[in-house]
Amino acid sequence: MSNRHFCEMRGEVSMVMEHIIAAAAPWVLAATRLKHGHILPGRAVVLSLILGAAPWRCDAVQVIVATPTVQATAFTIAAGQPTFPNVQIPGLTVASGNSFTTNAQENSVGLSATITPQSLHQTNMANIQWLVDSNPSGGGDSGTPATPAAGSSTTLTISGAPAAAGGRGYRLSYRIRPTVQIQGGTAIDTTTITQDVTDRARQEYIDMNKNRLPGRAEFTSAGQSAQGHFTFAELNSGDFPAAIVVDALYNGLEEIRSIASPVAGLIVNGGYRNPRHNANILPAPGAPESQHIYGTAADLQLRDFNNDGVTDQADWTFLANAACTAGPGFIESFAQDNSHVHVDWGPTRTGGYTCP
Ligand SMILES: [Ca+2]
Ligand SMILES: [Zn+2]
Repeated sequence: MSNRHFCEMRGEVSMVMEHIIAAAAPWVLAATRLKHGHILPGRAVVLSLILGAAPWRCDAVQVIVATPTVQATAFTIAAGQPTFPNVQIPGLTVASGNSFTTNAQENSVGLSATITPQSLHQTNMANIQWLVDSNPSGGGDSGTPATPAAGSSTTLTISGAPAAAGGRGYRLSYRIRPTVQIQGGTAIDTTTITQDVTDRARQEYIDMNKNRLPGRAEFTSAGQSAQGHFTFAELNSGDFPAAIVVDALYNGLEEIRSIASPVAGLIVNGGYRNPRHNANILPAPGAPESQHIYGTAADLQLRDFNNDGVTDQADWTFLANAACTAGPGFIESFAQDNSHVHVDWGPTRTGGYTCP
């Protein structure tokens, strides 16, 4: 029987019941007083229930109160822009900054996230899940690394980057999103990690299988030779503002200049080249292990050093011999390249120009 029908039925006998209740109530009250001398709270409740059951209650407006629900709408927390008062992950940090490559010694990135308020963190930190994918704004496909283990502190292993045997024209970049579900809601924070220009350059050595991966400390973005005749900008022929220029190159060039052309000076046609740039040097693909990618080499421009009115092999030999005095590891022969003098301070090798 529905409450409505019950009330209709009760309404038909409401007058009768009203009289019965009205008559019974004093008796109950009287009986209670007689037995205990006062009205006990428990008896008062019994009396109230009897009165409350009176049929006129059915004339009242029926108010239906819905069962309260926990706020369950999904919400998103942008980094630094909390929009939900209770659940945030504002403490997302990336250890090791943005320095990483796919090299096995350099591919671990520490991650940690903190939920606030602290009470929520303590009880939910183990449930933080980590979503990692290629940064949609990263300029290229960086692949999808394996999902880091859940928890407030974890490690991202940079792996799964697509092969790039010819180097890649973009930096590896990943979007990292710690997420946790609390009270039916989902809190998400977002950050990205992107290789800096040094690691972008270094990644080319890995992608292109170079014999050696230069350390970050080998790269600079400024500098000049002691005497100031050769600057970083002049010796960086690569694609990036970070490059390798070894001291031996600065010093050697100054020495050659002092012998060959202390007044007019020397012009360097090419110095450091990142591997991808080096592969595009004509005739392509260039020397795979060119010393230009290790910052030890320079190509010296020819001119009429002996002032005979022509620039020819005699000038080439004059410059090469000057280079010999600076103790380089290698000088290309005239047959190998007669358009300039290549000199480098890499390992000592044979097969090039034979110094007198
Ligand atoms: Ca000449
Ligand atoms: Zn060269």
